[in-house]
Amino acid sequence: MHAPSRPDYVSIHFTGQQTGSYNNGKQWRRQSYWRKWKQLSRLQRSLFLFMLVLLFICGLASYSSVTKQLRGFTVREQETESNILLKPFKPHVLPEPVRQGQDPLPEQPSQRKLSNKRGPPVLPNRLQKKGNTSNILSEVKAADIKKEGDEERVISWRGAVIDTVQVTEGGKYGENKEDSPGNRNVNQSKVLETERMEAVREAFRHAWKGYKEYAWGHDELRPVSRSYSEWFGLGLTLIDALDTMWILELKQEFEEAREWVASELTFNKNVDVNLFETTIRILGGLLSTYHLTGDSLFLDKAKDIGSRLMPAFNTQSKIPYSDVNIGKGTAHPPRWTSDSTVAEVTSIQLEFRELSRLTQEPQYQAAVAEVMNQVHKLEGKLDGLVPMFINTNSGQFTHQGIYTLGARADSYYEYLLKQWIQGGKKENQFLEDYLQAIEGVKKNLLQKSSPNGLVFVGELSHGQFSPKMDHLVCFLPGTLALGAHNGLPADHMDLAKELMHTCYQMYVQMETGLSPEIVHFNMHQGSIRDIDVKPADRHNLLRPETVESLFYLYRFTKDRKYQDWGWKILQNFNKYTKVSSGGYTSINNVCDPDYPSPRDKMESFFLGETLKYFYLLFSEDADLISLDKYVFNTEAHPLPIWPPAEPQPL
Ligand code: DMJ
Repeated sequence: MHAPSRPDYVSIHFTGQQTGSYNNGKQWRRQSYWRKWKQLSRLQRSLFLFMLVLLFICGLASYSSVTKQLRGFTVREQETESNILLKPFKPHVLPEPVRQGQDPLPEQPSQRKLSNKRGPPVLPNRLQKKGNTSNILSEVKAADIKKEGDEERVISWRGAVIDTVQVTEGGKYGENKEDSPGNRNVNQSKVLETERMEAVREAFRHAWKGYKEYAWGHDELRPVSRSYSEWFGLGLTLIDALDTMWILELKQEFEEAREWVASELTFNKNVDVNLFETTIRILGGLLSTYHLTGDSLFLDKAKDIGSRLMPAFNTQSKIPYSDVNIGKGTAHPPRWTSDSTVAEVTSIQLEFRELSRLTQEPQYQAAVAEVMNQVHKLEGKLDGLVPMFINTNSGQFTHQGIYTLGARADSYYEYLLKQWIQGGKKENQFLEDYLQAIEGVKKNLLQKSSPNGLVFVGELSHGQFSPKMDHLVCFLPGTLALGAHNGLPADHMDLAKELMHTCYQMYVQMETGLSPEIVHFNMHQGSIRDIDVKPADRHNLLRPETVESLFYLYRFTKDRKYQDWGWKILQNFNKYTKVSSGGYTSINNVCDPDYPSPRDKMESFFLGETLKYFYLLFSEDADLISLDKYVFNTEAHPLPIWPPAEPQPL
């Protein structure tokens, strides 16, 4: 046997210490310096120490001025000086940093009264009583309400008169006046429209390039490390992006993806998936692609995943569990609780209702309708506002006392309105709950910031108002505008415009021109800036909500400022989140244009929602997914509004 060339052990020798003999070891040198130091006089020692301190201070001062010059340091950045040392080398995949000049605050939205010319006489409307909101919405206009006796009118929540007749998009609230600052002539408009829509297609192609090369068939692209991450292992990005490719007319990309769905996608997998996320992204994506293309492949896949999600509803209370194993047909709540999130259990209805309509199998619609009926009747709401959690055993709200339009509650409100629209505006319970909730928002959550009076939606925690607003809340301007377009009180449109302005400010007031995940508004007189951002909230996940609302606001008002705002946002996504080898990345810090700090993840909703809404925002074609024919689910997948004559499955 040969002796191993490399020993499998390390021998340790202790030397010097025991013998006391001279060697050049650290220990001996330390003893000799100490002896010399002790031989110095007190004055000599003090002088020496003084020189050392002086040298240290000079060194510090010159280091910080050099780094300031190199990095264009600002006072803001000095707060995080310690972080600089921890920052890794700026990756070449992100664009060269360019400090963005902060845009001046745009003018407050026009306080011009809407013309009532097109509208019928204004009738008394209890919904429009100001109550606590009078100081916030003092400028809110009277509603356009149809004449009494008009057949299209419905009497709804607490006697509010709702005009259900749709006005052509861009008609009722049209503001594309000749003197509007955002106005331009027909030729300029056409050129801009083409240029901007092409820029979105380009952005999509770039995102797709990264996904195709490094994450094909996987859930999400990790663009910086050129790899992927798996959530459910179902090709989430690919499915979420299908209808976007169709709408953007990216035929080749669509065909490649279709081929993958046909040959690779299987739901017969032993994986736990989240009921809500799978419903809105996968079921919703497949259903909308089926409607746009007429290709039965997508309907078959939708039926497959829809039926595999049904075990989630097998609970004592009929309030579904959050997680389902789509291979085993079992469901369960998260490990740490038996609660589900209110927004999750109440934002799966558009998809399951549509699945029932298409298959003529009532069980899907019945399951989600039961959830809505229960939530409708539950105790624990505040003026129509719901808590964030609901228990799957008892069917009651839990962790009560916190009311928000942000995470865990947001799309409950969105789906109240959208179910009403989807079903042909007949199911008045949804409308009533929606109208009551919007009044609840005005009464309890609406405030204005200081110094510029931005109207925002805060949160209420056990009676205490908090001026915190998630970026997620920026879905609300779009939803309010959609309601107004469908005949709900005109003051909803006024509020939509105010909130739209605020959401845009959440972008332009940041150094990168991109919104953080959460902001806090200042309400004290004498505040210097309206918006504060906590260090933990500075990330941007490429979320769609503001772009989504800009799309609705533009469709209904034709005010081009909304397109211009969207254009700026798209440019900033390109500047700070585009990864040169393909894809876009979430970032950690919207306040640092020099180093936004990539998070190395492209969320599927960037392709499913954000880019789709950009494209629709820049298009002048109101028939491109007409809002009178389609209702978007909360993941931006358009589903048809049910034809009036068609019998409903239940
Ligand atoms: C999406 O999955 C949906 O829009 C959902 O309603 C909220 N969160 C993301 C986008 O931010």
